[in-house]
Amino acid sequence: MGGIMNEDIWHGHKVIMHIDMDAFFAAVEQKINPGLRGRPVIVGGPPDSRGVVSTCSYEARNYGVHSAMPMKEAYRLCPDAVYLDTSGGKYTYVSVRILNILKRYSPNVEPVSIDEAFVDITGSYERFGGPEKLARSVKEDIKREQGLTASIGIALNRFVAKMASSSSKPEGLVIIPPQEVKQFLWVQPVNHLWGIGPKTEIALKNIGIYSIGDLAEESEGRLKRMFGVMGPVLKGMANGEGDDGVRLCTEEHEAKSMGHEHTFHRDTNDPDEVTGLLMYLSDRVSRRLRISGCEGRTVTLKIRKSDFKLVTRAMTLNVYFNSEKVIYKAAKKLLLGNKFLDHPIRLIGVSASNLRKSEGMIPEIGLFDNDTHNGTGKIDQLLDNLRDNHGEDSILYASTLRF
Ligand code: TTP
Ligand code: MG
Repeated sequence: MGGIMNEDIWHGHKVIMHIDMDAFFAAVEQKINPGLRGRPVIVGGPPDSRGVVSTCSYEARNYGVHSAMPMKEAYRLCPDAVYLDTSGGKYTYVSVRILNILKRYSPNVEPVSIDEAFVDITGSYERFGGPEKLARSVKEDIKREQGLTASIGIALNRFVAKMASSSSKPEGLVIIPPQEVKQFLWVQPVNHLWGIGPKTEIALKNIGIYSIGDLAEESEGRLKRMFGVMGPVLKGMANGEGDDGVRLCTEEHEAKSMGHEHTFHRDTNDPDEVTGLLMYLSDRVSRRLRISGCEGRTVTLKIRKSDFKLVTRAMTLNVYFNSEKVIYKAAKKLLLGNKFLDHPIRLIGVSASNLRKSEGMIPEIGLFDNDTHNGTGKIDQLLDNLRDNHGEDSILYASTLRF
């Protein structure tokens, strides 16, 4: 072996794969219910609800519907779509299975969001016959085992890989060899560069920078005067420079949180309604923690009042948790302790943060004054088993049935 023909174009570079599922929540719904395939599906709630679109199938995108659009506007654009509530547990369940597929190809997997991850395949692509074959094999596994499609980008660092995967959605596979990074980047509009928001875009356009290529050629001094330390960083990115270190699961857990939220159909401060929703959200968060093998130490309650004011309150416990009951109790303490029931509430969110990888059984006694509850772990285990085998909504707490 050897010789010029076999020279590895990636030599001296990392090989980073970015994977992002296509229309994730909607695709999961279409997979579970084949009657929805090929149809516009909008996930986020009923068409008359006051929430926003979480996501929609590509069929619905043809009508101009997109994530974060108010549901009412989505309905105006696409009244014939199928409208579904989000059902967090189902998506987390699939998400964890996709992460497990990725781990077959490299131990260095960095989950970024529920449907997105970076994988450092530098040390493993040869075993699979090269980056392209590896990526095709990942897509096939996901298709065969989960019935879903993903878009993949491969490049020498994280941000170029991410730009590559988003450049040909859905079902894309875009590989940018190190020698072609500049060609790939420079023809794109400057707002496509990762991290450039609308304000920076306007500032750049004001000085005649429209494409990433324009940015790459701009003088560093001028960019520094305009954007401070970010100026040279932007220029470096326009030339393809970026972070190529993926952060492994354990580091990820320390940084991130897992949460769920829900908008009421009408504002309420009815204690039963509000605590019922709290229980539902706590159940979802705890299930997600357990599926991902995590435990948290901080519970955060987010409340949007009827005047749209957003308030968050957090409580850090002295031990780690992953059970619904512990999260619910903390969330309820935050709710009552801050007198949130004095005024009507529009939206509630519950999240767990300060995360780490689970370390077996977690003691659940003594977290709260006057509280010694046993058996919670067993109930959670039972619920997990039922849901793993019969679906996420096969069993719910009675007080959560209305959500
Ligand atoms: P995305 O990957 O941004 O979107 P997507 O997978 O639905 O579509 P695609 O990647 O093909 O463009 O987000 C992943 C999931 O996160 C999405 O299916 C639903 C959820 N989500 C929200 O709930 N609200 C949002 O505003 C966004 C952007 C996503
Ligand atoms: Mg996606």
